[in-house]
Amino acid sequence: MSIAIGLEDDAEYKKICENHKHLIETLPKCNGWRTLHLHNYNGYWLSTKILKSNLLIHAYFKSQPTDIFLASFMKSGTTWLKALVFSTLNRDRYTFSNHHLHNHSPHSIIPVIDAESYHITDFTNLSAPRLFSTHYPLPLLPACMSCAKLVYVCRDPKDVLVSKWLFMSKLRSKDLPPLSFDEAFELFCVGASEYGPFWEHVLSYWRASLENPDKILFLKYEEMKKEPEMVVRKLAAFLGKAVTVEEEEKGVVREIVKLCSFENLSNLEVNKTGVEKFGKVLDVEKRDFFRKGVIGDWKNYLSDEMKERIDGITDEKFKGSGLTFTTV
Ligand code: PAP
Repeated sequence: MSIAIGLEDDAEYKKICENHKHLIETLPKCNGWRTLHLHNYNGYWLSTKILKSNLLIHAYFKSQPTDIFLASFMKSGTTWLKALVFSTLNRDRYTFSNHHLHNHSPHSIIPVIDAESYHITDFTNLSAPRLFSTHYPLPLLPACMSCAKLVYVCRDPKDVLVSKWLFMSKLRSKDLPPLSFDEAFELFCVGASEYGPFWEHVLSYWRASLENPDKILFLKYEEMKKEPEMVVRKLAAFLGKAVTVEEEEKGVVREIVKLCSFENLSNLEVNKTGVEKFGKVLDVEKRDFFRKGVIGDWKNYLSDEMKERIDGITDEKFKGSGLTFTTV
């Protein structure tokens, strides 16, 4: 998929990394969910490796106008969106009875730029349109990416919080004491979690999607659950490959939805066993990307008081933006 460009011994690269190291040392810190610390960089909280990667993207990543980026706050539906976009774009290439997604996990077919090692990876040999994913908020993406198309998915912050806490607890360094749900809740509410604050992250893409709807498509996990076929049609049109009448008659949209459903993907052997490697940053058990895949699991974790507090923050932050969540 990518080729090595071997910058590890390059003097300029070493100097850039040294400068990044000094910069990171000066930034405010807070407790991390998976790692000891997060750093506040331009208003957003990132782990050391993810921040280093961001700084390297600005130095080395060259976007092409045909690129497509799938962006989200963590645990908002990235895995599902990857599968949907890949199968929608490549619907002429594979049959639904013998599909690429049957033996390739969604994360293995669309690299996440946040975790790549820019000294060893070059994406120039990928054929257009290149597909990438990212959890970085819009203000942390390099300007060269503004020519590309971008699909953003957001989700009710209460479900994001629960999904993220469970996921991060599994990945948390064994050298650290466990992070209780109460602690995670407090940190989340004040914005201190990887890629947070959640609300500013969502709003950065929401506002840009209003200004530039041809370039940024804004989706909600809850609407994907409720009307997946409508979302596939929207995606296809946005990506310049609108669903044809003939495809409608053949039931192509229904097939894409079925292929990418939680039930189907989570039961495929390729998504049940083994480890997903994210550059040099992280190894994750593939099955951990598929937990419940439902709306409203927060009810099993949040007290009434916690629910009120998060909904209050959401109302306050989104006031006047036109963005709403239908919360269950
Ligand atoms: P990431 O940020 O680590 O990439 P992401 O895929 O964005 O994770 O989110 C994972 C959530 O999406 C999980 O939610 P849960 O913890 O509340 O269950 C996961 O179960 C859910 N998910 C994964 N695949 C699908 C799918 N095909 N349909 C619906 N939900 C899905």
